[in-house]
Amino acid sequence: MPHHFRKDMVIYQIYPRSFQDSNGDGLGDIPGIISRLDYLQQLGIDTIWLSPVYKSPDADNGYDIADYKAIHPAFGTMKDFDNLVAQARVRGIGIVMDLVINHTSDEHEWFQKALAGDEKYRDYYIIRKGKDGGLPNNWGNFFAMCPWSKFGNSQDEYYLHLFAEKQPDLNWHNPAVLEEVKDIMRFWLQKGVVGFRCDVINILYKNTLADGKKQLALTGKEHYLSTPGCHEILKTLRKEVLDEFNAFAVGETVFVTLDQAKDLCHEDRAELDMVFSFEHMGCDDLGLKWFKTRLSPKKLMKSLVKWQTSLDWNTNYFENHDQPRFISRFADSDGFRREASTMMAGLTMTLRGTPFIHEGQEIGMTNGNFRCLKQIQDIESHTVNEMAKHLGIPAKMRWNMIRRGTRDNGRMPMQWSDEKNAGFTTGKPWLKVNGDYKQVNVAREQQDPNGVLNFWKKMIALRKTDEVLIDGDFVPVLVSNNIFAFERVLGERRLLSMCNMTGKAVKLPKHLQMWPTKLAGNYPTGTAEYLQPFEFRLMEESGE
Ligand code: TEU
Repeated sequence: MPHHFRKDMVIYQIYPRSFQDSNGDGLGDIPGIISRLDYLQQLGIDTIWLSPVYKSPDADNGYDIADYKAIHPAFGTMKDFDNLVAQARVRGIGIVMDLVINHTSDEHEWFQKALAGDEKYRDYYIIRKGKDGGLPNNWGNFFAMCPWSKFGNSQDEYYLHLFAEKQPDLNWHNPAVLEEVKDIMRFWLQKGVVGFRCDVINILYKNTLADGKKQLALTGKEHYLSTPGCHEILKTLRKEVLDEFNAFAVGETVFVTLDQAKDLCHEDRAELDMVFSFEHMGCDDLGLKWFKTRLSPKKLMKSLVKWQTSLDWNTNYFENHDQPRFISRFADSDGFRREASTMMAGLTMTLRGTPFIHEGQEIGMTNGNFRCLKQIQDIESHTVNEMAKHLGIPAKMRWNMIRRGTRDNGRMPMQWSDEKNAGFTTGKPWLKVNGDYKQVNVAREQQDPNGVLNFWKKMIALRKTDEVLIDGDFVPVLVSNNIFAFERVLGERRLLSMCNMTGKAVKLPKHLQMWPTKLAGNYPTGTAEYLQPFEFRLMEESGE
């Protein structure tokens, strides 16, 4: 079933270990996902992005791959996977795989062979001698650790890892690596997957290993962000693999600027179909995600407007497995969970671009009520805590940073019902279940016609069928401290999307009160003059 990029796609992210456990081991799995396909079909999505399900020692929950052509035994078998693809297809749902090719696991056969002295495989990785008794260069690491670790028993050789020690970076200067990856991609495409979400794809190709300019976040990154070598690789993968299968590719592009995004997904789609940008995710921090402040709606809106008006096509996402839950990031969302999450549904589905929903977002899941570091599994939270300790940051302050910023906030088990462990597992969940699951769960939402889930459903259906939402131009109308309003315009039709991004009612300017026809809204009643707390409204210029 060829399934190239389509403008009406709505993509749902599954983080397999947290979605649905079928065998009581406390980890979600593929049979669990299959058992929930009807739910996803009813939700109305047409594509699933599956976070990694490959064999992995799970140093970084599967983003450290030990075998690209094998399924993680805890998640099931290859037969289960094939069954998932087939069962999803019957329901009109395509599967997008996570392609993690900046690094492998240190337990991957290639790295093991390299360690055993095989020259061919040694050249798959980036191994260098230290300089003047120190490390090969001064680069930083995404997990706030040292990016160089001793290679095997060597006294003076190190391998590069921009993430955890167990995630050695691949050497993309070696053409053999490209051939391996082409082969891996074909393997999955032949199984019927419809495309890839490409992990940290803009950092693959390191121009040089020279020292970098000293900076707070990731010293050295100027040597590997969006390099010409990276563009070459992406063009080759598009031409020689993706095109052959008419497959889709979205790139996760860290630190990406507008200009870089344009180069990575220009109109002819010679590289990627679209990228995940990060700028709007910084609307509640001081430059580093660990230093959080109150969320600034204006900063968020400004960033959205900038990307919407500059790129032909964006990814519209507010949550994923690396991000805290978005509604918890609205400082004053307490008491407005329903309103804030439905407003985010309205916003996500009316911006121009492809909407992404992270599991649980459609029922308004919130950040975890973690009490101490011991409850947190994510490697990054632990390495960052170590670094902060090293810098002398006091324990209380460290905990505050971690509690708000930990990626585990977005990784808590899916809340299906008010049964034990929220219906996620009959065993002991790998990560604690959020304490609010008795109130916030799928079963309860299904009973509530005015609930969060049904609103997402409604907005997804509208997004998938209304031509103006699918392809209309984006025209900004108002960016204030609280109201975000924009039009979508196609031919004769004009829609107006309005969001109150705060927990206080606000008066609408006159020209926004005049639109006659309401297509959707998260308040059943209301006045034309005001937007209620976190109210979303979609209006049409004429009712004809
Ligand atoms: O994430 C890349 C990334 O840089 C961040 O979003 C990351 O989550 C971290 O917070 C940086 O501070 C991707 C994956 O989405 C993530 O889960 C992996 O851990 C990472 O790559 C390595 O594969």
